[in-house]
Amino acid sequence: MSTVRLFYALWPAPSLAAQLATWAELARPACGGRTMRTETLHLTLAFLGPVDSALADELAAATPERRLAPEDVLLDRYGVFGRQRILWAGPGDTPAGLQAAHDELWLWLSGFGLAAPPQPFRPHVTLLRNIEHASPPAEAPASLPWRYDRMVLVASESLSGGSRYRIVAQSRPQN
Ligand code: 2AM
Repeated sequence: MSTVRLFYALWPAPSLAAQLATWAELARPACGGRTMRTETLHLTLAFLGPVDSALADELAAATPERRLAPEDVLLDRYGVFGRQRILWAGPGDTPAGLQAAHDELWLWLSGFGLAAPPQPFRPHVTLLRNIEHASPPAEAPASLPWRYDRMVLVASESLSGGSRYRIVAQSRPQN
C-alpha cells in the first residue's frame, strides 16, 4: 500500500515569508540551528501523517470545496519547542477564528476516518530546526498581521537534505 505524508497549512504570501525569514536570521546567532528555506515557511493547521494514496487523492479532490472564513492571526512572538529543538514565530494567543478553522477542519477530516491528535493546537511557523540553545530574543522584531483566506493541502516528501513540500490542493476563498 503506498502512502503520502500530508498536512493542511496556511501559506504566507512571499512578502510575509520574507519578513519571517529575517526573524529567523535575527534569532539564529543566539539559538543556532538550521534556517528553513523562505519558500517553505508555513503554519500547520492539521498534520495528517502518512495516508493511503487513494485517500490522499480523495482529499485533494474535496479540498477545493472547503471554505475558510477570512481572518487575521497576529504573529507577535518567538517560541521554542525544546523537545523538537524548534524555534518558531506565532501568536501569543490563538485567535478564536484560527482555532475554529482548526476544529472545523478536523471535524471534516473525521468523516474520512482521520482523528485529531490529543494535543492542543499550538499555531506556529517553524523558523529554525535543530537549535542548540533555547534562547530566542525576548522580543519579536514586530507584530506581523497575517490575513488568510485559504488553506493548502501539502504533500511532504523526505529527501536526504530535508523535506520537499508540494501543494496538491487549496481551499476556495469565501465569496
Ligand atoms: P513543525 O514545523 O512544528 O515540525 C510538515 O512536517 C509540517 O507538519 C510541519 O509544520 C510540522 O510541524 C508538522 N508536523 C510534523 N509532524 C507533526 C506531528 N507529529 N504533529 C503535528 N504536526 C506535525
